[in-house]
Amino acid sequence: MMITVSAFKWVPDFAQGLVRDLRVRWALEEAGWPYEVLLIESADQGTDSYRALQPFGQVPAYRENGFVMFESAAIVLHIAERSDALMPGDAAAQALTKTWLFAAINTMEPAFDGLADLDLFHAGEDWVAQRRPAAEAHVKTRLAELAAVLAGKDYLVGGRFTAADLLMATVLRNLRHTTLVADEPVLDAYLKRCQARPAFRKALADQLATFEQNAPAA
Ligand SMILES: N[C@@H](CCC(=O)N[C@@H](CS)C(=O)NCC(=O)O)C(=O)O
Repeated sequence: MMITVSAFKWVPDFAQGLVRDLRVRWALEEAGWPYEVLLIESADQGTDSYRALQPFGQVPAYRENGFVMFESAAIVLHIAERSDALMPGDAAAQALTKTWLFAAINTMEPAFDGLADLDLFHAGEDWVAQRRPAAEAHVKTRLAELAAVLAGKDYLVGGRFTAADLLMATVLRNLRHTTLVADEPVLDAYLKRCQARPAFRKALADQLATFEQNAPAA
């Protein structure tokens, strides 16, 4: 099987370790599937050849033998459906894994990204002072709700790591510029548990190594 994942050659520090090719790299490492990386830079994002892989010019795009996918969660789900490493065997646990996978990207991520957008892209702007308290309160509510689900559990589904944990952990990482996850001990332990996995560490190291190799001259 020949797999290629697109990734940026370099991004600024605040985004390093968060770029969404990390999710796909991590899933591939968990599955034990080798892959190649297609490195792109901003000039490539609008080209016809890249848009044929990713219509929005974003990363990641994924090529496997004869077909192409985009949307990191769809790609992770595709890998999980073909690997025991990311998906349990029984139907009920599979249904729950898919449910939590979507909860990560559809219920949690928009709240977290909303806050990260204020903090990282609009810091200091007048309107942010008005908007931020409600955005943070919303995030805290979601985190408390997730902590209640995870209390006494190592993982979201069936006591084992699944694709749902992979997505949830990468989504929680989007709050790394705050202490909001660390302030919830259950979530802090959960995220550390997920990030301690060798597959995560390898995926992260590979993404960061590319940025280091392609860092602009100071
Ligand atoms: N929903 C998409 C979002 C992809 C996305 O936002 N990619 C970012 C990097 S994490 C990107 O390429 N940003 C550059 C841009 O939007 O021009 C996914 O999960 O794959």
